[in-house]
Amino acid sequence: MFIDQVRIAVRSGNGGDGCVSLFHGKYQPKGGPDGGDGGRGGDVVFEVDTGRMNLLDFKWSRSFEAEDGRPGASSLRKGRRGSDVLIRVPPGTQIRRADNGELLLDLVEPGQREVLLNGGHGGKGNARFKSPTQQTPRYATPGGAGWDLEIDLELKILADVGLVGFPNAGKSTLLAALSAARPKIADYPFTTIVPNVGIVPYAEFKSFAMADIPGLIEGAHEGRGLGHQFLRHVERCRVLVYLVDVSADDPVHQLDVLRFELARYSPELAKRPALIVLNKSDVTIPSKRKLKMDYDLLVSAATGNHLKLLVRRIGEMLEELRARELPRPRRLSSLIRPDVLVDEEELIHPDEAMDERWATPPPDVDDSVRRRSKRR
Ligand SMILES: Nc1nc2c(ncn2[C@@H]2O[C@H](COP(=O)(O)OP(=O)(O)OP(=O)(O)O)[C@@H](O)[C@H]2O)c(=O)[nH]1
Ligand SMILES: [Mg+2]
Repeated sequence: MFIDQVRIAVRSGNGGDGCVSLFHGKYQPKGGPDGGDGGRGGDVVFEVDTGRMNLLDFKWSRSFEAEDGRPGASSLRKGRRGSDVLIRVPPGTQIRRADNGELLLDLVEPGQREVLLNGGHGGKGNARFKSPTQQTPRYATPGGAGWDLEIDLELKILADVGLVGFPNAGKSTLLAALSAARPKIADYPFTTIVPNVGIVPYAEFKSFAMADIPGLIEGAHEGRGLGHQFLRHVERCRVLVYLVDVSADDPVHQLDVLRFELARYSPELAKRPALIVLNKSDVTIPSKRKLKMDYDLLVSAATGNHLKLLVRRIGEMLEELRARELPRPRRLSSLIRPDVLVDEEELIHPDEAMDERWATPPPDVDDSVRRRSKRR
């Protein structure tokens, strides 16, 4: 099973509360405040795991919670920090907010690790508030609340080259001929229903990743055939290969349809550097004049005719594009902290947040103490 889109819920940990404690020793009846700080709540962290091919793991577990920080204790004992929750995703996963679709993270590099949500801060113990004028502070601050967020994970496969074509054009045959990938090949349409990726060597120690996706047909943008949603897997490709079956009834029309469907999906994708490759040259070898269409290469995936030339051409294009490319930004949005997401209205004055334990508001409590009832 191949899953490339999933909605999950994540939650960072609450911070532990600060402790109110006054030390009473045998010969020290008024030993002063010794309440420790609460621990920070755990973060929600994402990591790129190259061992994962799709988002299948999220089919069964859709809720991820980091641990809450522990409260502080007497004798200046600090509460333990809550453990983070680490979520592993395949390279190419994008994370968006479910409510407004804002792109938060784009996880592409192997081993890349990003914090999506910080845990709440730990509260301050009363020992922190002692001063010459306030020797027995009987207040502490509560830990900051963590944050709940619904997010959409979307996998957009990372490949350098994407094959687009009608069903039966020979995309899977071509991928199998060029790489070690073994996609299913058969002479009926829509043999391929999930993307396949293969690594194609094109020079010494150099290779590119090529993605084979399901076939497109006229009206795919309206949901015909398998629709056009899987075009997301060629969205990141630097080069597209339009593969057209030269023995088809109307190859020129097929190419027009492919271009039109790509433009309907994303005008930007339709402008991507591309090669027009005619396949199945072994069946009919029409002259360029007879075909009345411009193309870059005429190949045969089945017999291997001109495939070396094709790989060389793609390699050259990629080298040229790489030389011009700017480095990708690693982070798309600023780090999300609970404070960034909180609405102004949800911030309340510390006076309101204090329960009996924090009866007297400390003089320097920051006013970002948040309503704890926010947590479900
Ligand atoms: N004669 C000939 N047949 C080919 C060539 N390339 C592919 N075929 C045949 O065309 C049929 C379809 O090939 P596939 O590779 O499954 O086509 P596809 O584009 O992946 O098709 P979908 O997965 O359905 O989109 C198979 O029977 C292949 O053997 C070729 O160069 N010459
Ligand atoms: Mg196929």
